[in-house]
Amino acid sequence: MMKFIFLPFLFSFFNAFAQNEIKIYPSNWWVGMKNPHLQLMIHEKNIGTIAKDDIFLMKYPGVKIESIQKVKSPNYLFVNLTIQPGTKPGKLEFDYSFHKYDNTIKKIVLPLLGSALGNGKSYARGINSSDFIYLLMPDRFSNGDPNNDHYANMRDTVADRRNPLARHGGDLQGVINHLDYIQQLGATAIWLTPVIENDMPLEKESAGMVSGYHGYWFTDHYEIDKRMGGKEAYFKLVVAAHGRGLKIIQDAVYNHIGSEHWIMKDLPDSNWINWWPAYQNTSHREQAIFDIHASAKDREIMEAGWFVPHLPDLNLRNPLLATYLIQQAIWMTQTFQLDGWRVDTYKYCDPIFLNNLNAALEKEFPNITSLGEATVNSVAAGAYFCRNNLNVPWKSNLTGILDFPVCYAMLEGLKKNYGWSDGIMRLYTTLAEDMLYKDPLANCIFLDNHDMDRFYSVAGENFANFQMGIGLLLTQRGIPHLYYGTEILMKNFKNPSDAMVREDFPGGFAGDPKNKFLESGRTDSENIAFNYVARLAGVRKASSALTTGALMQYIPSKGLYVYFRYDNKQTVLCALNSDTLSASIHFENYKERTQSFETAKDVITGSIYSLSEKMDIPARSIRILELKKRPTANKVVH
Ligand SMILES: [Ca+2]
Ligand SMILES: [Ca+2]
Repeated sequence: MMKFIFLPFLFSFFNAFAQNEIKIYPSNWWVGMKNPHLQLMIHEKNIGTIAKDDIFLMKYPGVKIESIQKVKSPNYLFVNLTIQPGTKPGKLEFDYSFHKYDNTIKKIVLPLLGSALGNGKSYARGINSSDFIYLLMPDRFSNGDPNNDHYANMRDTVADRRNPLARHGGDLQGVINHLDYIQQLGATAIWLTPVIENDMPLEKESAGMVSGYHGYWFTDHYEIDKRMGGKEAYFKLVVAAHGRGLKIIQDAVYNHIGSEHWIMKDLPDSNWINWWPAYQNTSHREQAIFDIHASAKDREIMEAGWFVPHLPDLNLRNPLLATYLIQQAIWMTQTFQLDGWRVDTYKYCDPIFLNNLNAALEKEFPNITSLGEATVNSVAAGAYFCRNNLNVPWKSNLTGILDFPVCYAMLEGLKKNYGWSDGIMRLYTTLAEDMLYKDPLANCIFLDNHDMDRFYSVAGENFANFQMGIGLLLTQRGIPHLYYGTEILMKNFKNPSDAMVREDFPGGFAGDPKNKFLESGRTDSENIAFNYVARLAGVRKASSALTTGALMQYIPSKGLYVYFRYDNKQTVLCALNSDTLSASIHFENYKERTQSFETAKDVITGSIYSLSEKMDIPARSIRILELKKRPTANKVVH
């Protein structure tokens, strides 16, 4: 079944490529970067065989070649440059010749662009707890350009909506076409599953022959997949989103690449990949990374084992590879004016590489943030992978994680009956461990994603459960993200495969019988769901307490969980009754947060209640109340 061997490649002068094509990575750079160093990776047949003096930079004030590095493959040259502060934009020209073969002078040109304005203001703003992220998978969201659905010169030539495992033709123009919808829902940021080129054939997975429609099988880090619309469509999307105040989050994968990545055809050195004598899967056991009792063997398998046979695991300890990837992240951020990153398979990557990546991004873009996908079950494990208060030898500098422990706890709170450590108590106890995070508000919370059963199905297709879940999502601490379709009650379990939770958004594709992007295309219950999300997202957006305020939670009593979000401007009380019996709250029981207030306004219905009376919290419901002082007519303002 294996299509390639797991032994180091043998290099030869003849293994390379049909054409004598020159590739330079990065393909351009900028003046005025904080880091004056730039490492060019030049790929051309035999370029690595030239003598040091055979490559030189045409005189360019402020720019100097510090050194050149050769690797095992003769077809690469790494050129280390410094670009001094004050250097002017222009074109760097390198002349070189293969004196060994002939005396022809050849030329490489590297555009050096002026530094972009608006870093941290109009782009690279970072994602914070004031944001509400909409996660979508472009192939499954909307097909805005039927002309780019498939290409005869790519390895997977099919777009077929009848096949859940095939590409469906959705693209970035489809996202652009529905920015109105995303804004109506109240989202402030869009996280797209990866848009990088995935020129992979169909691969055999347990579900069958699967395409790279999800985007996680990179084949060229510097290309946007042309089935997404390529670089032009990506830039157009960013401009359109920014024009509306929406931020864009790019999804990165550093752990692995697709086996058809161009670099696999001619690796600079076999040590760019974590090879094993025989195929070795990762254990997925992140404990081996932080466990003080772990064996080196287990750690190596976790970190250097492969995800699946068609995704070679990158050796991120290789400094040339690390620089290549870090510069790519900076190049992407600057070129496409991204606002933040989501980093896939975070726990499987070399931790030193990750810290260097985060530090390099932050150096150039001080406001940028990244969310690491650390699929873990415990708060300690989650904290280990981001900025934390743990006394451990390796300290992560990641701004925040995708908070799986809180996700699992929210779902358990809705599904399971209250017990000493079960049901809603699990959410309380999970949040009680926030002391381990440097900044719990920087974590991203969610009810489902593209790798999980859809929330509405998990909620038993029960609208009360849906409301409680959305209520928690939009009032608890952190950065909420919603998975596309949750707002219109899209459902399914990952059975028989995860393609079931990645179905096409109804109305996003030509010929769809219903257009659920429009109120008129949605059923009554779908409109109620959509409007509930939109209403609460609107309340949240305008609320300092719900976005950036502190959290105070009271120990749940039976199934009743009461918590406050508050700051010196606003106090919001949330009461979630997960029990099957009605409960009531007496506001004086929460005096330390309620004593300076007289009334409570239900943020959904607008009804006003007096704090001097008890309030019923019906079974299986959440109430979100903004506390108000009585109008003070005689108060003298100085
Ligand atoms: Ca298309
Ligand atoms: Ca790995």
